[in-house]
Amino acid sequence: MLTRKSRLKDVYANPIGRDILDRAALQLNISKKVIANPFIRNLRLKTLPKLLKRRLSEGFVDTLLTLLNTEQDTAMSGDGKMQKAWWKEAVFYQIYPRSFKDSNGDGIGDLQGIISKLDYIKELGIDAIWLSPIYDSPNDDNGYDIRDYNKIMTEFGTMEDFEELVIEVHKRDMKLIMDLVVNHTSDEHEWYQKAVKEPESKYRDYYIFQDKPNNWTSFFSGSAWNYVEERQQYALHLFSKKQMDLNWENENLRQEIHEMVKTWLEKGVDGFRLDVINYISKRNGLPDGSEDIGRLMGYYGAEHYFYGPRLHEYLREMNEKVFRPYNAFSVGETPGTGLEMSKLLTADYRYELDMVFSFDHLETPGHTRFDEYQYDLGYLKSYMIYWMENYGNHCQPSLFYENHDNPRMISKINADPQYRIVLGKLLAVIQLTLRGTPFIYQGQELGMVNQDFHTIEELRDVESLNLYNKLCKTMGKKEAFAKILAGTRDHARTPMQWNNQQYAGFSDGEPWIRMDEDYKYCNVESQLQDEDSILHFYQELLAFRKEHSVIYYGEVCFTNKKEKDLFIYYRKDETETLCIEINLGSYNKKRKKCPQGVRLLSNYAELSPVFLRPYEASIWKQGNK
Ligand code: TEU
Ligand code: CA
Repeated sequence: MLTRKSRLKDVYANPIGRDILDRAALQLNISKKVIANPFIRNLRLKTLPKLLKRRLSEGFVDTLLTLLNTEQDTAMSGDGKMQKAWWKEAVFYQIYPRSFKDSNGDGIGDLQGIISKLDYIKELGIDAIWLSPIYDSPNDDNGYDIRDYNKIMTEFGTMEDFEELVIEVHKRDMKLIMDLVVNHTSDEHEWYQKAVKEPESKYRDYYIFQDKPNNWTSFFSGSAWNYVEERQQYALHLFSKKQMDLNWENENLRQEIHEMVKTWLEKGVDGFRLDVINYISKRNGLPDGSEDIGRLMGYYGAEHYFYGPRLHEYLREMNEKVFRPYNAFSVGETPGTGLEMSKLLTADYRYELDMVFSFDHLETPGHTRFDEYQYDLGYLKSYMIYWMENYGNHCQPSLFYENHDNPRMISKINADPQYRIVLGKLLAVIQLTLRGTPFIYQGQELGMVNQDFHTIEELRDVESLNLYNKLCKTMGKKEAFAKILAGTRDHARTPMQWNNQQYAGFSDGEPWIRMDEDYKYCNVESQLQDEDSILHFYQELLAFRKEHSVIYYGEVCFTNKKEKDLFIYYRKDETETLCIEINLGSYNKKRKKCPQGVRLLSNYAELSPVFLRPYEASIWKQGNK
C-alpha cells in the first residue's frame, strides 16, 4: 500500500504510477532523466503540493494514492520465448463501413459494398479485417451508439448480408473481427428505455443513475450527466448525450453482454475490438474528479474510471466465459493506459485481453489532437524504442497510426505534397517491420491525406460539432473552425478513393460526407497501375513479411538511439538478420556507413552511398544466408 509518506520512487515502482509519471513527463515535455534523479526519487508524496508552489492541491495526493492502490500486481519479467499465435503473424485492415463502399447508390457504405471489395483486401495481403460497428443505431456517433446488438443497421444491410460476409471472408482465408461497444449503449436501446420507464424492472440499474451529478465531463463537451425527468435523477454518459454508460456492477447486465457476444461468435466471427473497454469499471461512489488532473487533461473524472477497481475482474470473467471457449481474439481500445498497465491487461499468463491499442504516440507531447502543429517523428522513434525494449515477450504490441478517430498521419507529419509518397512508404516500413501486429486503416495504403473542409456545415462528427459550439462561446467562429479542422475525426471518415470517376467510385449517389478533389489523383485504380505507388509498396511489404518470419518473432535491437533523424534497427533470429535504415527528417542526412548486405526494399529507387535522402527508408538483408 502506498501512503502519503511514500516516495516518488515507490510511485515509480507501481505500474499505474510509472505510466502516469512517464505520461506526465511527456505531457510537460520533461526528460525521463528528471525521474531518475536521486533527489527527486526520494521526495515524499505529501511534500509535492508545497514544492510545486501549490500548483497541485492537497487533495491531489489522496486522489493519486487511491488510484495507485487500485493495482496490487506488477507484471512478470518478459524474457523467454514468445508463444506463437495467428494474430501475431497477421496484418489487420480496419474498415469504417459507412465510408468504404456503397453498393446501392444511397451514398452510404454497406455490407454488400464490403463483400465486393474483399478480393482487393486479399490481394493487398491482409490477413484479418476489423469492422467498425454495423449494429442497429440511430447514428448519433456513427454506430458507436448501439440501439440493438442483435440487429444489423438497416443502411448497412441485413443479417443475411452479414452471414454472407463472414462466409466470403473465410473463403479467402482471412479472419473477421467486430467492434464490441459495451461501455455504453444508445439511449434508444431497449434496456435504457426500460430503465427509465419501468423503474421497478430488472433494468433499473443497468445504467448509472444518481440523484446528483458529479463534476465529470463528457469527451464530447459539457457535463457527463443528463437529467432524466421520469426518474428525477441524472444518468451518466462519458461520450455523447445519447451514449449512456452501462453499469457493469450489475451481474445480470454482465451476463446479458456475455450471451450477446456468444451469439456473434456462434455466427463465426473470430474476435473483437473492444471499444473503450478500460472505462467499464467506475470507482465506487463516483467521486468528483480532481481539479488538477481535470485542468491538465482538459476533462474531469478520468482517474476514477480509466483503470477502475474491477476492470481486471470483468475482463477475466469475459475471457473465461466467452472468449476462451470460442478461441476468440480480443484487442481492447484503452485510451490512457501506458506500458505497465497494458502489460497487466494483455500478458499471456493473465487471460484478460490479447492486445490493446494505446494512444500516446499519436500526438507529440505537449500537443493535443486539436492543435495545429507538425508531428515530430523523432518522438515516434523514442516511443517505439521504449515499447519494443520494455513490453516483453508475454505481450504483443499493436502497431498503428490511423483509425476512424484521427486525422491522417502523413498530414500530421508534413503536408508538403512533394513528400507524400516517400512519407507514406516510410510509415509503412516502420509499421510493418517492428515487432507487433499492424493495423492498417482504410485508405492508409493509398497515402490518403486530410480533407480540405471549408465550413462547419461540411462536418458530420458529433465530437467536432459539439466542440465547435463550445469554442464559439469564447472565440471567433473562424478561430474555432481552424481548431476543429486540425483535429476533426472526419478527416479519416471521407469515402475510400477507388477511382477517378464521380464520387471516387465509392457510390453512384452523393456521399453522406463531402469529399474534395484528391481522388482524381490518389485512388486505388491508378495506384494499381503505377508500380511506384504507395499501394504497390504496401503489397510488396505485406508479401515480404510472409517470407521473413523474423519480423513476427525475431528480436529487435536499436542502434544510434540518440542520433537525431536517424532510426536504425535490426531484426534477428537464427535464420537471418534484417537491418532497417531510416531518415526521419526532410533533409539529406550524410551517411556514416551503409549497412552491409543487400538492399531488399526501399522508398528510393537508386541507392546513394553518400546521403540518406528526405524520409528515406530501406530494408537490408545482412550476411549471405
Ligand atoms: O473512442 C474512444 C476515445 O476515447 C477516443 O478515441 C475518442 O474518439 C476521442 O478521442 C474523444 O476525445 C471510441 C471510438 O473509437 C470512437 O469512435 C467513439 O466515438 C467512442 O469510443 C465512443 O464509443
Ligand atoms: Ca448503401
